[in-house]
Amino acid sequence: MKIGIVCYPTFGGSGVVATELGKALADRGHQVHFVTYNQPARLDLFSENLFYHEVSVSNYPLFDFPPYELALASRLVDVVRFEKLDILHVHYAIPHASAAFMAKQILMTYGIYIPVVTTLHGTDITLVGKDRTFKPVVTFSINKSDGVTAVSEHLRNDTYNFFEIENDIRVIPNFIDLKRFNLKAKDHFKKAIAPSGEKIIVHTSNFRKVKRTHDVIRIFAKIVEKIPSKLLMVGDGVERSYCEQLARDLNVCDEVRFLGKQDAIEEILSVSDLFLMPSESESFGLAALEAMACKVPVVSSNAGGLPELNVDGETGFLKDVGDVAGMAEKSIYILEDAERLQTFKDNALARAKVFDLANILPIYENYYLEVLEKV
Ligand code: GMT
Repeated sequence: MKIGIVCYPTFGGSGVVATELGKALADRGHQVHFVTYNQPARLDLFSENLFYHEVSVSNYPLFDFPPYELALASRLVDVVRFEKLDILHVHYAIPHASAAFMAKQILMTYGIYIPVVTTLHGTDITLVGKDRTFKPVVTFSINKSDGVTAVSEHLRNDTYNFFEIENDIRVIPNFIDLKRFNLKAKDHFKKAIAPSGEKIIVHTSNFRKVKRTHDVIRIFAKIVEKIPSKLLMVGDGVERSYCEQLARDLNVCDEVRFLGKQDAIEEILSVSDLFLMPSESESFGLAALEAMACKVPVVSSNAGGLPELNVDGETGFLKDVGDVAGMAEKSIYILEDAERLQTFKDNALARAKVFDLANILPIYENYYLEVLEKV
């Protein structure tokens, strides 16, 4: 197939899933065309089947808000026509699904019908979608897509609850490439961070409010009272400076390292003993899956789709959003006993294998074929 992929080219979960999916499809012999405003962060390799088409928006003084959606729609028309694409797969509803709809209408004037698959990732529904400003457009563009997928049952249900959806929504969970995400021998790195054999706790995110990164610091401050440990905070975003201040206020700043954005996440996860994800809302929790693939148990909130990934009492624990004491208690329970920690680590990897790319990729391929057959 010739597949067009539209996504945010950033480190965010939806962009990562879209890029990894495109790379895997290209590996399977499909021709994959990314249409975005920047080279996707993880599109870092050469393949004869991978193409990147930049969307550039002219910034005339007249435009207070450069019309990205129109530029994207025009670029999609161009790429579909000249590369003869079979299908468009857009990740994140706003504004990708509506831009794809516009492109589809324009392409019909050239006698071309391009089927559009929209994948919902979470914040497009739970945060942005609920903002009434966008509701009519999101509802319309989901209903006008030829196929719609959501990354968890929970997100599927939320979408049906918040919007008047007539289309079927297929749940296709996120996936992990176990060839990249696996336990790497990084003992020298571990020794440098935890020279006295302290336990290493990790959090990775974009430090947005929804991630409750301040809870990570508070949970850690309680853990470190009982268990000698270090905290690695990976990523960057609006909450970072507040977290740095909080680490100082709670007197744990010597034990906390803020590493900023990192490419080789799997190397950091490989030296870690526990992953913390206290999010307010999380449609799936890709970062937790990446940790589990590297044998790291997860203590998380029970928000959104997290219970579909993290199995309470087996791969980690789930607690109510904001239950800092509960999350700290469960973290200590996992870390205090070496044999117990090993069992949780083994269980985390076993669970991650369910989401192996090799299992999920054929589901997407079959879904494309199903959509193509319908039109
Ligand atoms: O979590 C974020 O802030 C990034 C966001 C995105 O839209 O890129 O992630 C969402 O999509 C990921 C991939 O499907 C999911 O794993 C995340 O759980 C989801 N984030 C939220 O629902 C808050």
